[in-house]
Amino acid sequence: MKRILLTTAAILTLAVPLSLAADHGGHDTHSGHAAKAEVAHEEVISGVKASFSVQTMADAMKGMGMQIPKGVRETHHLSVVFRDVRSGKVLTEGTVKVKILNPDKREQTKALMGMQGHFGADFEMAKKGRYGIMCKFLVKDDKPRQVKFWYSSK
Ligand SMILES: [Cu+2]
Repeated sequence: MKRILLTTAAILTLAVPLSLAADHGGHDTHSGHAAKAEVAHEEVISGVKASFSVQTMADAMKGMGMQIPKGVRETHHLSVVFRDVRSGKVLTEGTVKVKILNPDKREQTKALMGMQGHFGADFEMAKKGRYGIMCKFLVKDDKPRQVKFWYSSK
């Protein structure tokens, strides 16, 4: 299982530069699959703007001309872009953790990987309903920040 996850992550990471190249010269830091997804939640926390998007893995992979490898339980790709409000710069280094509370009260906790301007990870969100998403991140100074929001999967 662990190996499959790593492979998926590696495929996504490797594939992003291809979609960057297909974009407008790659000047837009919102490029890649994160750009095509709708923003699910956006919030400014002590000078850092966090923009979250959730897309199905099928959509995330389709944008790159790929299919989901067999045996993958994860259904959705969660990505978040952090931006320093004052400078407008995208923050790409740091530690990001997400905990998701599924409608059936199950929890999933993962560290998000840095991928071409955003942090991302795959989660199992197969059921329709409300998902509680909690994100803790350390991307600027030494101050841990936190965001919580509800995401409705239809
Ligand atoms: Cu991603």
